[in-house]
Amino acid sequence: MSLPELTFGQYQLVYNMLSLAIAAMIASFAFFVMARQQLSAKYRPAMIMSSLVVGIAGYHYWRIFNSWEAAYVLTEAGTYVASGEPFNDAYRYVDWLLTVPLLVAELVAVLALPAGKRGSLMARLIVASALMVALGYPGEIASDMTTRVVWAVASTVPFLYILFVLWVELSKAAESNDAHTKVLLRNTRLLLLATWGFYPIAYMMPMLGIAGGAAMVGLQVGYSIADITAKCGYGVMIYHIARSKMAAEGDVATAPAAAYAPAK
Ligand SMILES: *C/C=C(C)/C=C/C=C(C)/C=C/C1=C(C)CCCC1(C)C
Repeated sequence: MSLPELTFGQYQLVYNMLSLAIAAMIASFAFFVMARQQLSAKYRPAMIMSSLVVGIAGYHYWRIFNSWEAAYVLTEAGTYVASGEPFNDAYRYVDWLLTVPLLVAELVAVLALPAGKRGSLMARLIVASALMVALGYPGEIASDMTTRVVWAVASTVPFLYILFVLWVELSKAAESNDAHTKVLLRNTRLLLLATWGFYPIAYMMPMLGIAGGAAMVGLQVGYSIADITAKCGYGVMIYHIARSKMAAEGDVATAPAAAYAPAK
């Protein structure tokens, strides 16, 4: 795919968004690593997965950022044109292939379902996530619209399946929890719909008649915002769900100082 010429502002917008995403991932990584200490053993795996997600994404954003810098050169007229080096967007899909299954596993982990149920639920969701990402990629790199649409439709099947299953599980979990946790679980349901729903919309931008530089910038900015919300924001939600469940379970190891108390 050839890179469209960009105005100074367009190039800088993507540059700054990628930089913001790196900062958000690093900060979230630090937060999740420290927050893990404040959770009881059964909720820790969820926080470990959150740390892995933002660690992996932070690394990929750094690679995308470098690739973006190398792919463009500033002209004397003040616009940016392709340098001849490719812009490697495959990093995103490699990232999703690893982080999306972890994100669904993270949610299943915090629900702390009975072991038998958890295993099969995780397996189904992980397979569906990998399928969704793998089927989306051929369309992402295609320049003709028909190919883009065909793969998008294929990818949407596992996408809807994941959303449906998570929606049902979160609703069930909401019913069996205390009032405070119930609100958090319901909000997580909405956060999932809103953030995950953003990816196919960003992907469709080139099909909606938005062309050239604008489509490219829209896609990069859209994916970056969606990633920050779906990985960092979502991880913080998971942390609050765990804390709320601990409080309801009468777990008193909730004060930060407890993390430094001698192990029992
Ligand atoms: C951290 C990254 C996340 C949560 C990525 C999520 C990605 C999606 C929900 C992507 C979905 C897509 C479709 C449903 C159809 C078009 C192709 C995709 C891959 C953009």
